Amino acid sequence: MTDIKDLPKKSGPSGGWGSMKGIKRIHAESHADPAAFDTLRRQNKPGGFMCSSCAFPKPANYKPFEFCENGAKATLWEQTRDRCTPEFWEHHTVESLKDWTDHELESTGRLTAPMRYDAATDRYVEVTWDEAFQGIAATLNRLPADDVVFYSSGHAGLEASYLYALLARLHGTNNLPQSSNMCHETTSVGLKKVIGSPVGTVIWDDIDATDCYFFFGQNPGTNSPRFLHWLKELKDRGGKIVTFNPVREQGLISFVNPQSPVDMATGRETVISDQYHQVRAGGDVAAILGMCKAVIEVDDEAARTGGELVIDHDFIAEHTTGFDTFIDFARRTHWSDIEHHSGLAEADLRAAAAVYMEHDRVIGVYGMGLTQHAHGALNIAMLVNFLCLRGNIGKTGAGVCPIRGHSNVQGQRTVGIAEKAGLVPMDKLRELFGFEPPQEDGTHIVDAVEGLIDGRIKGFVSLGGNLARAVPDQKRMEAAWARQELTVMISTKLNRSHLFPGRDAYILPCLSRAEIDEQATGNQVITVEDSFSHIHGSTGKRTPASPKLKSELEIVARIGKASLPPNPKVRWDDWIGDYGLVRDLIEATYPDDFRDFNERMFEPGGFWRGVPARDRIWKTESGKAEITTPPQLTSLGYGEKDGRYRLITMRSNDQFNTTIYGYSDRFRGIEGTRDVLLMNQMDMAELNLIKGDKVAMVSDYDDGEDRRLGGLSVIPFDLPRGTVGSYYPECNVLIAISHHDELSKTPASKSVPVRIERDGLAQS
Ligand SMILES: Nc1nc2c(c(=O)[nH]1)N[C@H]1C(S)=C(S)[C@@H](COP(=O)(O)OP(=O)(O)OC[C@H]3O[C@@H](n4cnc5c(=O)[nH]c(N)nc54)[C@H](O)[C@@H]3O)O[C@H]1N2
Ligand SMILES: Nc1nc2c(c(=O)[nH]1)N[C@H]1C(S)=C(S)[C@@H](COP(=O)(O)OP(=O)(O)OC[C@H]3O[C@@H](n4cnc5c(=O)[nH]c(N)nc54)[C@H](O)[C@@H]3O)O[C@H]1N2
Ligand SMILES: [Mo]
Repeated sequence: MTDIKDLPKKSGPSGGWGSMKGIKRIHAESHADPAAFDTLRRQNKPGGFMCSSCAFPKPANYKPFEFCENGAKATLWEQTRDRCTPEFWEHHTVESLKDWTDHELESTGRLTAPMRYDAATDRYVEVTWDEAFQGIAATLNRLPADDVVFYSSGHAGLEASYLYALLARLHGTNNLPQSSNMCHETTSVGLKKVIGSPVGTVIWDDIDATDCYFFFGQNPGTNSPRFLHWLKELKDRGGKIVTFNPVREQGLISFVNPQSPVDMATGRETVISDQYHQVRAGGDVAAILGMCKAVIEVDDEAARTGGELVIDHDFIAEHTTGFDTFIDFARRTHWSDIEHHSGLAEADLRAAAAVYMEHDRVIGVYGMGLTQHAHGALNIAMLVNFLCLRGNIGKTGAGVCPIRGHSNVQGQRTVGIAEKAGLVPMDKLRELFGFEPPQEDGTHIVDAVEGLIDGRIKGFVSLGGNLARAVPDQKRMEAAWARQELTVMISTKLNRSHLFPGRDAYILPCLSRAEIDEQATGNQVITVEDSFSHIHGSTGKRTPASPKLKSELEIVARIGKASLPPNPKVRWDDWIGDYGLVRDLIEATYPDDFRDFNERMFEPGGFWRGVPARDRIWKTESGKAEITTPPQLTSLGYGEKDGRYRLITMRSNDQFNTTIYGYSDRFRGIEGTRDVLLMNQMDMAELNLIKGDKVAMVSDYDDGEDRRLGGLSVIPFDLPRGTVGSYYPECNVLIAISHHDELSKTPASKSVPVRIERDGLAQS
């Protein structure tokens, strides 16, 4: 049992022996067989399989072990020898499993057979695949098309995803929300608005050529550890890294390269961030504005004295709009306001701006720390302003670099998983498949949850994911989820969303990416797109966890075949037999992105589908990159108030989203528990709290709903005052579904307004 009094423990550098131990521990705890290590050796290499964990790009010049601690954990976790078989349900009712933790649910092992919920006994019971598909078809066809949602989490490959989107549209709906609606939707909408690209502009050439990174709210040590090798390479060649993050994340502080025997033996650490600015949660708008103001002041001074200008005025004139209004605003904004809203000192922001001005090739990296706010799109627009000042978009070594989440989250959007009808070439679909595609926009995840809560949505098909656990307003969501007519979960492992079955409910177990996918024409290849818009083929070589598993593509196609009238142009069986035919369809639908798809899919490093903004072609309304004058100095959707804290919902190093591998967040020194509230020591003193006190967080979002999470132990932590931290998904009970980014509806999971009370006793 962990003694809270010992937390946080001292944490070591990222990488190093700690990461090796982490991999070894998961290997033991997941009961993966020794051959699973062979699988790891083939991970992320041409001819091998592409890690099913994160979307960090896979290089052409790969390293002996092209995986990281968390990629290894994800693979080993999938390759467990434990099985959640039909017999499991002889010992457990669904109700009894609701007390299990997420970790316990997934630890039951890989799902092995298709199951259907039996309300009489409150258990799932095995059915044949035919029974499952017929049952799903019957219920699906009873429901109006727009009452059903086809959700996907970003795991499934491009082929299955393309068919999944087609399946929904053949049923007559664009209800195709995706996990990115909770994640980088802010990028898809916000970045698109300002530079005309829904994805980042950076590719490997830029990573190799850059001399400086600015990191905003992205945590590579935990969430994209392979990135650390390139950060180290930058440091080795004398480049600089500046970080903005309320939390001092170990991966952005120091790194020991586990691929280097010398570094491992000597423990030689590379310092990652040259400057680390602990901005307040939601304070990036002010922080970036402060840096821009400092740059503008230097430029103004140079203009006055005949010195060297630091702003790239040629770029600004040729490629941007809105510059004059913005610099005028920056000049007029007082440093005191910038300091207040960012929580950072003028001198520190000037120092950061100085690094920016000293380098010619700067990349702006960002993650959930910018996207998950009520004005997340404004954060992104501010970062684009900052980069534009010195022409840092569309030149080698520079650019904007959102780091995506799931391994194929970006690619699924590319091949048509989109609720916005305008993003999909419907005319092509009409021509290829001889049907009238729906033209109305479908539901975003926020609309879907609201629809579930008010009863409009009556059926959910989930291609991966654990939506009931991943979304805000989780308590209301669970109740609503179970009121549905139909729930179909295509999954690898048991999770909480399975415990709220609809009236007709199925769990359909699928192959994992490392497994052999044998079809009529042999073992099938699938493809994924990484964060740098490169497409890679992936081949599984392991024996499937159960002979009854089916591939995601086959499951999708068989649902289609069972539920839709025959159509000579819709050849489900042929597509199941040869995924290459589906790639041909993808190429026919998106010829510019997927030219010679089948021939190019194994190009080392993947083939690049191109991003116009990288060539300074701006597909925005104005035809230019748009410089935005911020209407406010924070990304918050609420004001400041006594007793109101901003909660950051965090990921530990021992989880992948709702999959909890264990209870060791070693980079933050939090071991043995996730029920913690991390808090600034002075904030604790103000509330008369000492380490280990039990508290509850109560939502301070003014919509009349009661939201509360108790049983948390307070731990003093190095955080800015007023910013507190606690783990996702546990905190999802505290987030209102209506509290989201204005433009893209991405839930504001990084600035949740909360009050803190002693558990059971309101704080005065
Ligand atoms: N091991 C592991 N890897 C993962 C995942 C996982 O759960 N586990 N999830 C995958 C997915 S789906 C995604 S989307 C990515 C997520 O990867 P990231 O984008 O790194 O997401 P988070 O860890 O949620 O938050 C990132 C950082 O934002 C900081 N932050 C919070 N609020 C603010 C703010 O207001 N301003 C600034 N500047 N920073 C802030 C937090 O302290 C944190 O360090 O990772 C992917 N990879
Ligand atoms: N408070 C708060 N909430 C958040 C976030 C946050 O930072 N804070 N982050 C948000 C983000 S960035 C995201 S992306 C979402 C994630 O939301 P989801 O994508 O819905 O959730 P995951 O936890 O990734 O899904 C895990 C489940 O996927 C299934 N699975 C795993 N691998 C496969 C596979 O290969 N195929 C199939 N078919 N199934 C598979 C397993 O059954 C597993 O239980 O959560 C969001 N929610
Ligand atoms: Mo994500």
